[in-house]
Amino acid sequence: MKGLFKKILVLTLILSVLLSVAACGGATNNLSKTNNGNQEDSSNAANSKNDSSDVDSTSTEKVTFHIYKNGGFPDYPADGGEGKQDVLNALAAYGLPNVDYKVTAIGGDEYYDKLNILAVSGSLPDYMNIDMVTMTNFSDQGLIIPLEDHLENMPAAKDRMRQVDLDAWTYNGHLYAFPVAYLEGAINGPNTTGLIVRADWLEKLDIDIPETIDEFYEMLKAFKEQDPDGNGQDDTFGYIGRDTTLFEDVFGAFGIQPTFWMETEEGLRLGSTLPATKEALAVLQQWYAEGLIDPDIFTNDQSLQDQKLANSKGGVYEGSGFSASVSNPEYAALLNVVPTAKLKGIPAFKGPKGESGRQEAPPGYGNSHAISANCQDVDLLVKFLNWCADDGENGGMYLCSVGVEGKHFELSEDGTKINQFVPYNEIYAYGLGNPIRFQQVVDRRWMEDSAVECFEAFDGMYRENKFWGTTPSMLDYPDTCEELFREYLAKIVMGSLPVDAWDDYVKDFYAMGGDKIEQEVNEAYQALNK
Ligand SMILES: [Ca+2]
Repeated sequence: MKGLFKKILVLTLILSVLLSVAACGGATNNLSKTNNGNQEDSSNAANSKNDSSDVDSTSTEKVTFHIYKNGGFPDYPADGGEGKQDVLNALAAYGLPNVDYKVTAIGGDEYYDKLNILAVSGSLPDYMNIDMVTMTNFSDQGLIIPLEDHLENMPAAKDRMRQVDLDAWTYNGHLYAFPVAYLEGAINGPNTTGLIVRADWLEKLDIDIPETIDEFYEMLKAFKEQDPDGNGQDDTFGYIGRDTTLFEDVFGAFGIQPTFWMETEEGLRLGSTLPATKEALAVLQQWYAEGLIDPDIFTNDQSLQDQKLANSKGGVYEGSGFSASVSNPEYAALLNVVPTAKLKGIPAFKGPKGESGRQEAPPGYGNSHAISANCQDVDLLVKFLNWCADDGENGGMYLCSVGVEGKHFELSEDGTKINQFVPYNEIYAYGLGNPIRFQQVVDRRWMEDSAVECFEAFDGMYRENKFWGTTPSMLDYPDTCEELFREYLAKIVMGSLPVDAWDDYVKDFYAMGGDKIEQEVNEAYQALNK
């Protein structure tokens, strides 16, 4: 089984499909996963004026699409709920009177177990959430169909999809899943992570938002030494984090993203093998020695990090734009202890040569869907999906994300804000929202101003990974691209190894398959960019 799995993976790679579990360059995955939470499963809504008088009841018979969603929605009614009539009315007014649907929602790993059982019995649903491994597997078996020719029939979604995501879902030269689409604007992009600071500490200590690495250092020092929490004890650090922390902004200030493939005169090189990495390591080692970094940073998990934040142990950490929303659990826990606390996102600071930045999110962001070879009317299904993404007249974008306008939400007059009246579970119980979001359009107009400001502060600071794929040698040497660096990072920063040990790291990297990996990456990159 393991061999088969690997074979599938290798095939995938060779064919330049991008795996979400890519060995190199996937460092931000965990962060975005843990931080997006439920809020990400929400969007907005505007035009759901349903006029059932428009329905052409004489048209053809109903086609019911069976749709599988990967998500636990215990409140969603099995019969589709009251909201289903809103959907059917809107579809009829949109010119699709014969569309009907039945949703089966299953959360967690159980979802893919179920899909695999259905695959074996030849009874896959018409349309389903899919991940990369399942996509390659089902495609090899002819269980799902190529979609590239259907894209032009769903302009409401297609025009908002990213090419990099479409490439990520292309396998053997064919598109096998529709990725999410994005509304315009800084708040709606795939990148969500950045540095979050205790803005109340900045105010208290009269510190401006740091723009350079020197100013950032001064801020860390003040957080450590000037008793920002005012309890009279020397009990705070500057930087807190967890075992996945890569200090992206610090490396970024030296022009490096350690786990990204970067362009050099000799071709693509993994950032961690470039000399500027050593400079950043020296800075981090000094900060750690001065007590500016939580000494447990390399072993904390998310909950320990959150506890330290809530207990005012640190003033800056790598989080997501959602962190600055008071409804976010980590912020709420902090406010519970310190009601006057303020969290704020800051742009990446600049290094000695004016460089800055952090890692862009990997392509192929979740909530992608495939169409089964069993589907009897693909053209109609695609029209239905276009309706789901359409925020124009009688379109379904809002019904499929935030419900009925006036009942569940309202749009601000200028259309830039979504004000929600009810919690998501009520929208699901009514039969709308995430359970029927068959084609997602990322729309974060529901976010509070504080979170919006955070996303705006982060805008423009994400750096590109030149190669997101996985090559065969990355699978032969699974620890070489990231784990090896993380080991050296922790040891050097904590001072158990000298900064010069970075030279050994580079030797180890090349000795542990890095030479083959680097060669394959460059070959694949050249092939992709011909
Ligand atoms: Ca203190």
